[in-house]
Parts: sequence; C-alpha cells; structure tokens
Amino acid sequence: MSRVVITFGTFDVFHLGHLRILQRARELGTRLVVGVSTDALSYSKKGRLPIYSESERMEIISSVKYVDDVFSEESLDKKSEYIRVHNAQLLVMGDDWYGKFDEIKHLCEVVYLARTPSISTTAIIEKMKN
Ligand code: C2G
Repeated sequence: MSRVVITFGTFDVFHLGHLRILQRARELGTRLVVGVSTDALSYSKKGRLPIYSESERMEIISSVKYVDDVFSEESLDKKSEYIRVHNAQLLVMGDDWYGKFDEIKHLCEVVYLARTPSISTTAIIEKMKN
C-alpha cells in the first residue's frame, strides 16, 4: 500500500538532526517528498540568509537515501497546495512546529516528531565563529 510522506525545512548546514527526521519520516511511509525552503522564505523564517544556497541545499537533500523527491517551498502558507500536488497522506514536522499545521488535518495526517536534542544549525554556526 503506497503512503506518501511530506516534510519541509531549510536544512542549512546539514546535520544529524536533519538526517534523523528525514529517516524517521521515511519510515512512516513508502515515499518521502521534501519541500526545501527558498532563500527568501528561509530569510523570512530565520532573519538571516542560509549559509548554503537554495540549490546546494536542494542537491544535498535530494542525495539523502531516505528522500525520494524534493521541491522548492516558497511559502509557509502553501501546505495544502503542496500536499495535493504531491498527493501526500502524511505531513511530518519536528515538534518545534507542534500544532502549527493542525488546520490541514482535513487533508492528511499530521505528525510532530521530537527534535534531536542539542544540535542545531545556529549552534554549529556559533561554534565555528569561536
Ligand atoms: N530538526 C530536528 N532536530 C534538530 C534540528 C532540526 O528534528 N536538532 C528538524 C526540524 O524540527 C524540522 C527539520 O529538522 O522539522 C528542518 O529544520 P529547519 O531546517 O530548521 O527547518 P524549519 O525552519 O523548521 O522549516 O514549512 C515548515 C518550515 O519550512 C520548516
């Protein structure tokens, strides 16, 4: 029985937290599609441009063995459209987004997974600065 899982993120300075949520998301279905945030959307979310460009982040994510397809996420408000276009049955996000996408539960199942503790792009950037 096919089950398409969809998830989203900036995935800047790719790290174990990113890898593990992609792995766990893929284990919940038979196909994983990932919306990689554009530089503009990432800027609006995080107040800074990503270290890795959009095309670099897309190339990295599309080469992860758990990922079956990638596309550009242009807006946080287009989830319904992306879910329909990719025919997704399950949306997976880290629990830092807990409850934020419940309004689309009429379209597909929504699951929030615990983030991998004590690792983040921000912390990696800080560590490199020092
Ligand atoms: N993540 C995680 N553990 C970490 C860090 C991140 O599980 N230690 C998860 C986040 O919860 C998210 C995914 O990895 O589900 C990508 O994280 P970010 O690149 O920070 O993306 P974000 O800004 O949360 O974008 O439409 C939703 C947004 O695009 C999500």
